[in-house]
Amino acid sequence: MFHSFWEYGIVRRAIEQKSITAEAVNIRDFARGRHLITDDRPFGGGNGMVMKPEPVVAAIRHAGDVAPGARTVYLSPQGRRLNQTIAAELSTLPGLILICGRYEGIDERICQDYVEDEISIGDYVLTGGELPAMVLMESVARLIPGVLGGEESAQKDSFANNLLEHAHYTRPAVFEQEAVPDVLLSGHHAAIEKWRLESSLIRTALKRKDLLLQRRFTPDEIKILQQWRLDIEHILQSQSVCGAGALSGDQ
Ligand code: 4FV
Repeated sequence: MFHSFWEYGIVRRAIEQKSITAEAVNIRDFARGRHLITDDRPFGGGNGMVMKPEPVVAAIRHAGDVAPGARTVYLSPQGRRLNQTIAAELSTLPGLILICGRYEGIDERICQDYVEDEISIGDYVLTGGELPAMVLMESVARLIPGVLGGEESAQKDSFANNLLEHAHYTRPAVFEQEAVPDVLLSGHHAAIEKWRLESSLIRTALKRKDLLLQRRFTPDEIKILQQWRLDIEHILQSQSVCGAGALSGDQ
């Protein structure tokens, strides 16, 4: 899985330009016995299997030799939820050892003594930690300086400044009678930036109000929000004047 993932996209570019190195370590290579056992039945009974501590710890130690100073991260639904802030934090580290669990998970003694961070990509259960590891790798790699070309600055991504990204348009200027907003064709950069900020704010207000509630607004953003408030108050006042859907006193 990982080798295919590393042949495409931004992670391939990061590897090719030596911004990162990546290696898959197979836990089964550190298992003992004829059948190279990596999992066993849970103590206390119950369904499913648990990954044995010895092979996983031996693999972590090997990875630590290859990536000195790397942070050992266990991908699990119980971890802190991966977001852009955490990806940015991880992108500043010297390296990451990403433990991909299978079955019911890994023996708790691994978590207690070897895992330094536990990260979830979402509240759902997958079969293995490999896909979460790839999601984490991609979100981190693109934040490493030099990995994205100038055109694709990560700074303007959604969540980069805790706002959703503005709407995007490209040619044709009219598609099925739908025209691109005139301001985007105007070449007036200040107006375009204002339109884009307003687009980000309105989308975040409609789709992710929680992000706005935890945000310290810039003066420009405050101006936009205050204009919205005036516009909405004007609309509400016009209701009482024209009588249509007249507002009762307590609305
Ligand atoms: C998961 C997640 C996840 C749970 C059992 C692997 C699986 C199996 N990892 N975010 N959601 N992991 O579902 O990170 O061990």
